[in-house]
Amino acid sequence: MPARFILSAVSSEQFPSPAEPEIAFLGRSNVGKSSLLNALIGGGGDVAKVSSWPGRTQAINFFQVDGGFRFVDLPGYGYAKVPKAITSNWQELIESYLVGRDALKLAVLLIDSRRGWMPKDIELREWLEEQQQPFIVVVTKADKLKTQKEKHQSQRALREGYSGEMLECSAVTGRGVREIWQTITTKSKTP
Ligand SMILES: Nc1nc2c(ncn2[C@@H]2O[C@H](COP(=O)(O)OP(=O)(O)OP(=O)(O)O)[C@@H](O)[C@H]2O)c(=O)[nH]1
Ligand SMILES: [Mg+2]
Repeated sequence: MPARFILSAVSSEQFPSPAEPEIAFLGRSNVGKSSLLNALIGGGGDVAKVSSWPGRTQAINFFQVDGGFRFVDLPGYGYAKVPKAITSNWQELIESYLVGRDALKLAVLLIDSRRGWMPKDIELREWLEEQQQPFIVVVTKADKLKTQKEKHQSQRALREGYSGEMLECSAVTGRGVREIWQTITTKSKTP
């Protein structure tokens, strides 16, 4: 699915005028949002910038995806080295998008398979539920779990945090990418 970068917004006035259903990628810094977005877009190139250090994506980036979608790459949360003032700006920015954006059809909440549910992830998930914002949960970096023991431990911890559906993926091996596309297509087309 080819895609092109639309724009990068640091305030809500800069959001592009809504034209197509939007899928937003949410999660901690470094969880793999931009990487998953690139994997879904495919084609081998990196349309979204992948961080070599956490906290890299500091604005909301909009992408036009063929097939009538827009992908929205949100800045990650939970990176302690970022000054408080910046964190609160991000929060405001993310909230202004999540609350006010009618075009937003589906939020994709990413959880790192090795970290499991962290307090901020749970907070965000509960908030999405409260807002009645449709979302799916995607567990990232599945390729990093090498042994059966690691896989089981990860699954058990994830289950303790959430009993709903969780899709596993790896941006490195491409695992799960097709299923995530199917889910996105189904869930974002329902009104
Ligand atoms: N092994 C492995 N590494 C991954 C995977 N996905 C992402 N990474 C690595 O994790 C780091 C962070 O990935 P990003 O996609 O930039 O993460 P992000 O959530 O967009 O981070 P921020 O923009 O800082 O919020 C990069 O070094 C990626 O190469 C994966 O599925 N497997
Ligand atoms: Mg990013």
